[in-house]
Amino acid sequence: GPSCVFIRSMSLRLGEISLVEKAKRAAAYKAVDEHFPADAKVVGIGSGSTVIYAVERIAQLAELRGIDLSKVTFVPTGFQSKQLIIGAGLNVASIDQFSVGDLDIVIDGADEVDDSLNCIKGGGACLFQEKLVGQCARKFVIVADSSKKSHKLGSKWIQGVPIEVIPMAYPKVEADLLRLGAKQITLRQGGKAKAGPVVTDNGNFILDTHFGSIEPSEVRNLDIKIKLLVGVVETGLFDYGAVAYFGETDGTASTFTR
Ligand code: ABF
Repeated sequence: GPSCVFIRSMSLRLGEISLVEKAKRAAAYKAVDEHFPADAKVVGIGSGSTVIYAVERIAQLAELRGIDLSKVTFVPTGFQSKQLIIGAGLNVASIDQFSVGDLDIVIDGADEVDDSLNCIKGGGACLFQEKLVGQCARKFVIVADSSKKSHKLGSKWIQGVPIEVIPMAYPKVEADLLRLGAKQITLRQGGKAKAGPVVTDNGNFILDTHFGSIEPSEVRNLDIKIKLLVGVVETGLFDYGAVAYFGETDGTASTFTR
């Protein structure tokens, strides 16, 4: 089932948004303002709570910049993202209509971003479609609050590297990952007690795996090693971030380019 569901965490105080939401919004708005092309044709929309603000800003572009949004097609990275696009009244298409280079940009969140703009993604279990959509885009724009910034992935122990696996292969992949140096592996479970493992939009399981801190120069190697294991569908290591926007709780955002 669709495990990839995010709930916008709002503060309860009289419609005022919480500080972290303010930071996410600052990053998302600035990213859209600076990277949404005036002549955009196909745009990827990632998953997570920060991307909600990117779509909110995109919906304002008709008024703000006179962009004809009826001429733009939006490609989601999962169930939540598709609902978000439809809910904003934007045109939705599916990634199987496109290939490498066909998307102008993709705007997506992250769980941790290092100094080289490598990221860990997949906290929302949408990593496979996020990578697929990301690799079809000419520019990968990351939006996050500044707490996601890290010198080395894994150093903050925010969450490990999520790995999507074919369900029948998970014990075997766990053994392989230990051999590759994983320090901790957990089969991600659903929210409720006895809910069982989380099932991704593609019908697979997620292994959350800690490898300690990963040197920026080692991210690609580790990604390749994990990807070669039989049973692995995709990893949450992304090494092609082009631009990142980090929002602060004061409503400002800073930008970094690879
Ligand atoms: C997606 O959403 C994921 O790859 C990442 O796990 C998560 C980030 O969510 P949020 O923006 O809510 O922190 O981008």
